[in-house]
Amino acid sequence: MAHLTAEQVDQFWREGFLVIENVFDPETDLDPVIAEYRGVLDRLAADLYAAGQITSTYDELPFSDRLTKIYAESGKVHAQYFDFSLPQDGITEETPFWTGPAVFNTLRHDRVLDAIESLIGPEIYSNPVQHVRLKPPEHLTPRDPNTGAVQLGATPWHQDNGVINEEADNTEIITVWFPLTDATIENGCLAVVPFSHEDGLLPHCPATAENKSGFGVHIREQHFASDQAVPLPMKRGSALFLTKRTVHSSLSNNSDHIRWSFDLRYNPIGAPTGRGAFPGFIARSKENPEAELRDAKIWTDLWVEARRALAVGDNPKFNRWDPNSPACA
Ligand SMILES: O=C(O)CCC(=O)C(=O)O
Ligand SMILES: [Fe+2]
Repeated sequence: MAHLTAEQVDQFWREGFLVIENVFDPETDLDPVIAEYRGVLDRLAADLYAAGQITSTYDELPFSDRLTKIYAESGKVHAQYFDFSLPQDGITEETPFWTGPAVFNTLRHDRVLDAIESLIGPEIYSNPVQHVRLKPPEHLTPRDPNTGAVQLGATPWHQDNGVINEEADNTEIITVWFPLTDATIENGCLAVVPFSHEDGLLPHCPATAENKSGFGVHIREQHFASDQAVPLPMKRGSALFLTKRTVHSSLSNNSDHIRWSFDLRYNPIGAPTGRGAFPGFIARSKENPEAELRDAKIWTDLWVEARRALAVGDNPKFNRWDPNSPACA
């Protein structure tokens, strides 16, 4: 069991974040995930090779070099192949995603759920706002042909509350971020602004072609104490817990290897998740343990069904922000 101490719970709510070491056993918890993703990369390589977009499947390269090479040669970051979520637009019945058993076990990991239970109680829903992030070295990452920006780089300043819909503004959503390989200042670890969660939901600016401060929904630096930001290098096995209002970002990957992380979210069962078009599941319930989802295949089926519905239906709205608001000037 890894329930948090009373001091850790206090620190989390006071500062807005908490790093816990040894949440995961690197060999028994994280290596199976890495092994599973080798198969995903094999599939991507085979597909791109068959489509004539790469000249070799690069089987002989280690994972990091192989992924980087395949992205660079094909001129595209294929993040969606690996992600255990769907994109926010352009979904078709063929949109790839990966919801394998090793990933599923990680979402249901006892020590993660114990820590979450210490923060929000024992009725725990796995929120579908969740990602794997495999960030190649920035100097080798393909760039957008129109803007020249790297296709996947530093994550701009934001609160996770800013990237979900209003209906979940009162849901107690906890983010869990952890690296699959050590996260360092050089390779693009997370940075957080302590105490920033106390100032409510800040104005975010959606991505536009003219964004100077990076791509994706972000907060302009005049709206928070950016000089108070602290980078959080983390060893593999550690996990970072964030409130949904803690301002955070990630640094650029200036190393020669990928930066690899998962970010998961949990909220009390029954509360709006903020992305109702995507499926979550009951990860832990003391009241009704039979309602817990324990089968990775069913989890995959939920995502396949959501993809089917989104492929034919209207695209849901995923954020509330206006690029022309004064806060984005
Ligand atoms: O890993 C990153 O670059 C960003 C992660 C993030 O924003 C999150 O986990 O909420
Ligand atoms: Fe975030």
